[in-house]
Amino acid sequence: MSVSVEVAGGIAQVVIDNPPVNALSRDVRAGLIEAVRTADADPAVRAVLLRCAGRTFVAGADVKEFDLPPMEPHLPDVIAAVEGAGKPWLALIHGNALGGGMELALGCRWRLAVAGAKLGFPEVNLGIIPGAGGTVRTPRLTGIEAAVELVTSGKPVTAARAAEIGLVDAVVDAEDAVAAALAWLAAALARPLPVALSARSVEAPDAAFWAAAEARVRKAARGAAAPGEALASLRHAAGAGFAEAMAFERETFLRLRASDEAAALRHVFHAERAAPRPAELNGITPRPLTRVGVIGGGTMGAGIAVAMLNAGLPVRMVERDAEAAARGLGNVEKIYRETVARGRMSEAAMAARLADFSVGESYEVLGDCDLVIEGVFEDLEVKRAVFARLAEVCGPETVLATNTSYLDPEAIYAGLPHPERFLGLHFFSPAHVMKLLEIVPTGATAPDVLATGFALARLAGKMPVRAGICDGFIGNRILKLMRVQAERLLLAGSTPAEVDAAMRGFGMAMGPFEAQDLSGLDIAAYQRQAARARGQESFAPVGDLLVAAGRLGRKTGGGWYDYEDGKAQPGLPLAVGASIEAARAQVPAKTRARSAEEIVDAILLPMINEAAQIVGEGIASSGADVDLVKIHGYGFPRHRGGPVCYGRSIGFATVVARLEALQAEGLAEAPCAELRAWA
Ligand code: T1G
Repeated sequence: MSVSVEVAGGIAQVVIDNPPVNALSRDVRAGLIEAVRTADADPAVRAVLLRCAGRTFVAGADVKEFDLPPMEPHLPDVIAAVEGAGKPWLALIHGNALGGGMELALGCRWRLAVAGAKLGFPEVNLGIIPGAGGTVRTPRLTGIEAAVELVTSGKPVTAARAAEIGLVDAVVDAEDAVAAALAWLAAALARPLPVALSARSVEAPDAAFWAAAEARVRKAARGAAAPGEALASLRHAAGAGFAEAMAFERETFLRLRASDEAAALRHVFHAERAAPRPAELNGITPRPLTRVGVIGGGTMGAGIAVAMLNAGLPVRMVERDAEAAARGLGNVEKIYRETVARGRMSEAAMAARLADFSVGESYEVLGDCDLVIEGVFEDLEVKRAVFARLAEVCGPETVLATNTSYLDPEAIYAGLPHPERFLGLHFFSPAHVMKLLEIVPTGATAPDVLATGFALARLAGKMPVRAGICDGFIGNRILKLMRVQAERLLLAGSTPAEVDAAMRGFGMAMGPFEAQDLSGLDIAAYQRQAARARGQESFAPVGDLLVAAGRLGRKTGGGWYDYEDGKAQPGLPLAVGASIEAARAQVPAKTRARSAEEIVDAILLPMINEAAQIVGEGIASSGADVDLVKIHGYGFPRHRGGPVCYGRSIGFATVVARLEALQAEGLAEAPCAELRAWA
């Protein structure tokens, strides 16, 4: 049984034991109803202590049941039974109380949080809203303001913060938490019983409060529906009686549960949990990771060093001379100083991290590193020279990794000894912040070396995705295509501002043109030049003209847009308009006005096609992996589930048909065989 009841000293301890996270499966819900009956029927019981076995309190409804029709007993009824029980319940929260777990705690008369616990409502992250009283009972406990922040943000709060806003009655030490809770309960029983939350009222704020909250929530949601729906439910709950508010919340919850957005976010939830542990590596022991070497102290090298230090791994950085070493140290210190200045780290913690860091010019110190990551300039010969040197100082047990965006890892390590210990680790800038890590084995990489890459990602809190070798791996290959499509649209009559607005409207963090202005047009131009030198086509007729005219983006005061005081100015800059005209003369295209929807189609459908091609070639193991790459490395909206998930939601057959229409207009390539197979 996943719920047990044990009575001692007048207190029934109801313990939920449903590993791994005590989710509210049907079995647990039924067990709780039974526990209410048992405690109520036992005259020896004065009160109930509800707690969980294992590492956490209830982390929510059972995600595994989400694709099934709701099953009795329903959670709102379970919580109503707890709240209406003859004996008062106290929830003791350790680990996480999330979603339905938090709602269950709200059905109790009191709540205690163990120090270190996290409490909150992550429902909006799954495209839904709380479905068992979260939007109704929370404001009746904390007041509306705190409830709005909790429920619409999806972000949990700490135990201390929960006590501050009244979400819990007190915080208890982790040591002997059960004894502390029993003592606390004994004292509480001597006081009048708090009124059940369902019987309390809530002060309704004025219209100005809701207008401000709506604006804030809409901005943060980037097009996702759930946060706004959560706010609407809270607003309704503030003005309505308990039963009516519960009915409104439940109706919204059930509607959203069946939405594309919820399906997409569930897809991401499962993909994120599967990615760090690929089945192909089952039973393979990674090599040890106790000390890491980093070659290069530029932006990439310093970011990687900080990511490793933050994962608890001491780092030895090597640069080519004393001056470069000093710069490398400066870059690492700068990242930490900024982290401290933002209040995200204490001076003491920074000092502790830096104590684990050394930098110098000698490769000899790398002899006892388990892993060395090269993060020098993107130049094949420079990188090859680094690995030739590493092969001399590191034994065959040391894993050697190249951080490259576009070069072929096979070529980087060709002819060097022990190729089985070599692989690509593609970090994204800034490497200490960005979650994505493309892990790129060569044909020779040993399974335990590949497993070490994944182990490193888990240690450093990265989202690892295995990528095969091709130009740009998974992420940059699709990015490149997206930029091609964006330029095709310019030739076909759209403006950069129209394209950016349409893509932001879809939910992208940034439009393709404003993103280029931020990163600098010269970076992509350099990649195009290198690609052309390799004999590959690289289409960017307008971008090439802008670069030739010195319009490199924000850093030169103008690129696709003009900037004043760091702000993009409205209107099409003359130089950009002229470049588009000049490019149209070279590449004739029929122009016409396009709606935002048509623009989104012209960019996204080819991306879906490319994703299918990438899976078909075995460059990505699955469509879900492509989705994770775009979400975690390229600002693709999470609530759309990634390009492949989005394609599935509109139907791959529809994608094929619309791509063929775009192809007829000269705006896209033909759908690939893999996409047709998916269709
Ligand atoms: N249901 C079922 N399994 C779950 C689960 C859940 N809610 N949460 C996690 N797991 C599994 C997960 O798949 C993995 O399994 C293992 O637990 C460890 O997870 C009515 C409707 C709790 C903070 O959104 O945020 O309540 O891969 O690797 O880093 O209003 O899991 O090992 O087989 O993430 O220690 C709201 C989601 C539901 C919580 C732990 N709840 N979970 O993190 O481990 S909606 C959530 C988390 C709801 C009500 C509504 C995290 C965690 P496996 P993990 P972790």
